[in-house]
Amino acid sequence: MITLYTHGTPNGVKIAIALEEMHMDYKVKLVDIFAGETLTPEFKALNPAGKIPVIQDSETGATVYESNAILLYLANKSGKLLPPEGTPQHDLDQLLYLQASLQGPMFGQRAHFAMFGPEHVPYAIRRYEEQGAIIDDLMNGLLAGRDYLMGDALTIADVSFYGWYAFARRSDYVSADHKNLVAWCDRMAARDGVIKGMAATPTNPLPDRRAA
Ligand SMILES: N[C@@H](CCC(=O)N[C@@H](CS)C(=O)NCC(=O)O)C(=O)O
Repeated sequence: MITLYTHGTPNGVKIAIALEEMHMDYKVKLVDIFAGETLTPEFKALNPAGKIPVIQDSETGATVYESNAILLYLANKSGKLLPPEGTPQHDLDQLLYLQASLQGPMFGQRAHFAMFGPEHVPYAIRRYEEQGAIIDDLMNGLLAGRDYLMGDALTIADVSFYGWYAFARRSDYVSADHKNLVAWCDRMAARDGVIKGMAATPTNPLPDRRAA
């Protein structure tokens, strides 16, 4: 049994979606990041960085943090949501690194400055909205002529990028001009595992976006 410590946030929803898509048994322990519950000594014993998501696997005794490390752990354990046999490992790794080092931080700062920051800083809002648009262009290109990032079937790369896109769409960030990206978002949102995973990790209403 997998215990998932999470909250209804972009990184938090990824793991519930993956567990649903992999048909794995799990239970959710909600950790309220806005109430500082990630910063307690008990939580930092699970993840010294004080961030959700984290999983514990009662079968192996493993505790794993960092959402993409968790996705890889679950995919390797279940044999599901991996690219087709024969795909070089680096094809998957590069997408997971791109998500963790580019999309996550840029979308995260965009949301922070445009919705959550205590000060209105137009330059920061503009900067991260521009960065977000560059990533949308990149995704639109990667998805040309394919249903999912690695071909015809869903992989953990899609799940990883979709966590942030689920929220970006709610804030109206994804332009209709990015047709491949919009179609992929719709395809993802309609999946049973995505619907169930999102429902397992309820989200707070998002504040309105500030003008750049
Ligand atoms: N690189 C990490 C990022 C995790 C992360 O930033 N989690 C956020 C929620 S999406 C969090 O726990 N924030 C609470 C805090 O910073 O106190 C991952 O992919 O798991």
